[in-house]
Amino acid sequence: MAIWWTRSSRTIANHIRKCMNKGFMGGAVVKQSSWSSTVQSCSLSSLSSHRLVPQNCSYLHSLPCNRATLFSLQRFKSTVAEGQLDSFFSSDSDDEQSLDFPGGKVTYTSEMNFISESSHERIPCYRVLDDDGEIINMDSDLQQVSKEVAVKMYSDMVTLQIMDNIFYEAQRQGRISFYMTSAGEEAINIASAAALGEEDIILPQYREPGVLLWRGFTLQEFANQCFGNKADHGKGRQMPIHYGSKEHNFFTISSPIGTQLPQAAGIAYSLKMDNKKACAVSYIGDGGTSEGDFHAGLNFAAVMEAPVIFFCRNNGWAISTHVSEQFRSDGIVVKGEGYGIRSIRVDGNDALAVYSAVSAAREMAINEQRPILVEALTYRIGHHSTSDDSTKYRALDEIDYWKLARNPVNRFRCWVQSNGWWSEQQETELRKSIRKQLLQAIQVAEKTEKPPLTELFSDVYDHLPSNLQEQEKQLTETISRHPKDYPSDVSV
Ligand SMILES: Cc1ncc(C[n+]2csc(CCOP(=O)(O)OP(=O)(O)O)c2C)c(N)n1
Repeated sequence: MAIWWTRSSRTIANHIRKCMNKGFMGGAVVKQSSWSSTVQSCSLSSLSSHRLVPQNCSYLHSLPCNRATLFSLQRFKSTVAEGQLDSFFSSDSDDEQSLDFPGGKVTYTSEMNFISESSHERIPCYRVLDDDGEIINMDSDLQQVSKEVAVKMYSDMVTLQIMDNIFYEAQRQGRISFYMTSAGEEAINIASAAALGEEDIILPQYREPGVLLWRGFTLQEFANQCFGNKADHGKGRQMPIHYGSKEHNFFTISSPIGTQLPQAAGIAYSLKMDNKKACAVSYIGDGGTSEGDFHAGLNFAAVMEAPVIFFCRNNGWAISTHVSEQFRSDGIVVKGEGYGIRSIRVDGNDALAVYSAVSAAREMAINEQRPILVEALTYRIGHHSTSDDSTKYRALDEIDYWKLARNPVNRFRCWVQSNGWWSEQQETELRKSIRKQLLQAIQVAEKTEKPPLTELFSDVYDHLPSNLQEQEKQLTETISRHPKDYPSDVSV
């Protein structure tokens, strides 16, 4: 306490002296002559910690103490950390070239410079493979991938591609009500999942089914959800593609964009509290970053030092909204710094780059207990969803360029094949087998009964309240009176 007061009194005295030399204090002009002698004769070290204005310091009573001055003194009293005391006023006491602001030391400048809205050079994009699937720099410290992992990564990328094609067609045929493909984002899906641990908790947007695929969600489980049958973990209540799996630490997808980001920060914080060697990983699209929840999630994670990876899939479009209408920053990566979050921009169509970046991000998030932002540049090759025709708002050439010249699956295949880990024959067999498995899964899902009608009422609350019991009874009675007006494949 003694040190506290000695230091603070010195700082206050210095400050008052400086203010008086300048002839004013706060907003009030002070007469220099009547002040200097009083300050010198009154030692501030005699201030009592219980009293804001010491009795034996008459100068303080006569001080033209405006509210700001009083506030300053009160702040001194309540500030706990000794180191923060001197920071309330200028620290480099003599030249006043910097300000020890509570948030950190800031240097002064007499030049009025507005920070430019953009830097001249855009943040470069980290890549490992070139367009032909060859490693660009053998000496770079990229994360090594074993043959086993590489082959599983490639096989899952192909599986995702085929799954998308078949479910998309099933929707066109009216067998399922809705679908969204991940075309063009296969590397993002699979390589990011491969770099994580199974205990890491995933909070998806909706274009990341590959993460679930990588974790072992079966093709039958995907089909059951899209068909909303009795075997669906979600009991047929949500639209197709809103997957979820407790077993695979994959939070159930919900439609409102961005809500998963603050939830991820909260989950990461709880992992930290429990001393778990795991992180939360939240995916978001470029459009999703315009939601207020993006700000809430990133800021919360930064100040709470929560181990979470925010993975942004910047695919150029949010339905028909081009990124130039979404934000004017250099993408998403630059936003990380504003929140005090370490960030990287990566080529989302390069599986090895995504794998390396996410591996490093995970290590930092867990070992250093901090959030990391990853922006993966990619392109949404497919329509936004089966409810969209993207040729209405973008050029076919643009789609073709990304589909053919920058295809992430082809690029990764070149690399796997160049290692002698993959052959044309394996390719043919894999595609044939996955197609067969998927068609079978769809047939089974289609034939499986729908959940009973009573499931409409359960899980709204933990226990069924009396008003819902009443509604359930009324519905059952109505159906028994008019059975022909209700679908026959739903049991009551
Ligand atoms: C809060 C909220 N606003 C609007 C929508 C409608 N909506 C669904 S998807 C979407 C676009 C999201 O784009 P982006 O985040 O870039 O992801 P992408 O579809 O490109 O993967 C919008 C606006 C929504 N679901 N939730």
